[in-house]
Amino acid sequence: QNGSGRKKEGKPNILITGTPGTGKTTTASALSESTQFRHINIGDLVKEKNLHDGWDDQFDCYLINEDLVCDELDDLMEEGGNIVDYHGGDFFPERWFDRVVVLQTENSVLYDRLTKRGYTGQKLTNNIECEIFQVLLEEAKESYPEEIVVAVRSNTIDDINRNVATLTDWVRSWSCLP
Ligand code: DAT
Repeated sequence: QNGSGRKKEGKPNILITGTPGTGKTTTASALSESTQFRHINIGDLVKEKNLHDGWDDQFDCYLINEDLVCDELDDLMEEGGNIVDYHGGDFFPERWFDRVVVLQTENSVLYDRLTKRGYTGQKLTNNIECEIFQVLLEEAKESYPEEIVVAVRSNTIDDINRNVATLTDWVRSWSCLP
């Protein structure tokens, strides 16, 4: 058994986190394809299943209901084989994850991606600051055992390919598959 209490023969769960625009969804979909693991995009799930308490005008996003999200996902997470994609992670149960990957992007590159996405003003500034101050990395380190948290660069397509390859190898060795 590993630390999370799930059987070693089972499948691990991976959290992919990072500031918006660092490439979580792109990385998680590619990893889901190479591992056949389930890709769970928390933002989409919250919208689809109404796991929120309305729209937040100040932050221009849904007010996520963390308890509803955790209840919704607990059975799947117990099963294993999930890739969770979210710009946060401090409210998930620690036992859910066997690997926590924090994507990091150079400021100028992130700025361009977020501008392309239509972010302006305070929303743009907040997200760039979030990356500068490594908010998601600090959060991950505070919420999970340090040996399961890894920070990786996500500036280019090569970075994505490398990260997906490394994580796919990690999944294979975790599951003891040939
Ligand atoms: P996130 O899910 O973290 O918000 P995303 O996967 O939606 O990010 O990516 C945002 C945009 O940036 C999208 O157009 C793909 C592009 N992108 C992300 N990571 C990249 C990378 N490492 N190299 C090149 N483009 C990337």
